Amino acid sequence: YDKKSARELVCSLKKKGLIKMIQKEDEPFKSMGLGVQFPIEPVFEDDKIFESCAVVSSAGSLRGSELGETIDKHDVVLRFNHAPTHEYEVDVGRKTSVRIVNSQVISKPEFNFLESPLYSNIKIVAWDPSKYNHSMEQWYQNPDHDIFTSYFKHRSLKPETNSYILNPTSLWDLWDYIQAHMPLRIRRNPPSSGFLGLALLLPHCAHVDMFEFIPSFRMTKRCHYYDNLDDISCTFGVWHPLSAEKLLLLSMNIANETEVFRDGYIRIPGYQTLGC
Ligand code: NCC
Repeated sequence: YDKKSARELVCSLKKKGLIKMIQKEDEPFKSMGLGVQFPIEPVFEDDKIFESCAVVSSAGSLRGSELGETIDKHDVVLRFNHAPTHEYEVDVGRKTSVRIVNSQVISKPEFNFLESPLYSNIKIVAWDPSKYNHSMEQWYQNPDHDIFTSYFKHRSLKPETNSYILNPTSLWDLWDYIQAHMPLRIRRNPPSSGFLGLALLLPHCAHVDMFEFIPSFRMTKRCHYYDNLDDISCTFGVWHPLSAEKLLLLSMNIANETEVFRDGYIRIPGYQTLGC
């Protein structure tokens, strides 16, 4: 372990973590005739760079933040799971370009993945935890939650919505990266959707603003801005290495202390901006 500058940290993430989606030629999907179901277009065109991107965490501390307008000024807005905008526009904005959705949300009936308008007409990146060093076939046989049934249904019901499944190797590439830059040992569980969101955007954004990923002075025990559950582990992590992710991203931040702790966002320069 050696301490690195913000630039070195971002650029070494680039070396490790170009996020991959499952492609039509990937096994076991190809042999099963399922490969054709995956979208052909990449999530973002390779050479496309947006000026500004926002990652909106689902943190309880967004409630009352009035960050909605600031968030909506970004060219790309990424959100997580079933986090709503309706009725929370003042605090979280109304624009959504991409949603990262975990396999619980895809598979559990209460989230209504196939019907809910939250999962239409945007880009969807779905993911499910695999085991470290497992092949794609091993994972396909034994996913954490059944991501596949609803995903393929969604593809046929809503072909115009580009939904992708994250290649689970990318999860562990990111985990390796986090562990390599932490002085302490972290648990072998995949990074949170929040970290995936950043890694997805860094190749395509001049900078990425992450809202309430590092808790501002509004920090609260409330888990999510959209419900009233109190659970501080949502902010600090219990299964995901969330505190390690947060410390690492705070080391990459170029926003000043007022922006981070009063306004509630960190800013991370994209790969192209840094010339990595
Ligand atoms: O809660 P979740 O996360 O959907 O939040 C999305 C991302 O926002 C950041 N976050 C959230 C709350 C908070 N107080 N502070 C934060 O920083 C995190 O980066 C988080 O990743 C997930 O990552 O997919 C997760 O999903 C939930 C849950 O499955 C979905 O919300 C659907 O109900 C997980 N919770 C449980 O399994 C109980 C959570 O561990 C991870």
